[in-house]
Amino acid sequence: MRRFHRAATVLALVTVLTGCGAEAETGGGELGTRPMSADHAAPVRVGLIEWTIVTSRSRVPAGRLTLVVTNAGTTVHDLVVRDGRGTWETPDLHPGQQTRLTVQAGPHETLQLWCSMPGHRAQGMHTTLTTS
Ligand SMILES: [Cu+2]
Repeated sequence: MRRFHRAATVLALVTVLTGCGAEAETGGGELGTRPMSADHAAPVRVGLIEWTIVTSRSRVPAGRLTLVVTNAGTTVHDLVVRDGRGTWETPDLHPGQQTRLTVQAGPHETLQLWCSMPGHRAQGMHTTLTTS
């Protein structure tokens, strides 16, 4: 039972993170060979689920950054992002809801991402993004 639940969770996250499949398929080249300008424009997908936060990338360019945040879980979650320049927060997201969050990231920073619902961060809903 536990194994089945885990498989379903992973599948949900894969769906969230590949929601815009055309992005990855254009050009047919490998991810590492795409031009930098394409990476700058691409939003980072963030999946919220009990009890983790998954991002489509772990390294991002400095500057204005758009996060596409999806609650892929079964309860209310939100996302808080903090770096040296400020703190940004989404509204509460019900299961299945998606929103965009635009943040300003300085170079060579580690952005802290977490869910601010009581107890969720402690249960594992936190991650980081590193800027180049
Ligand atoms: Cu949460």
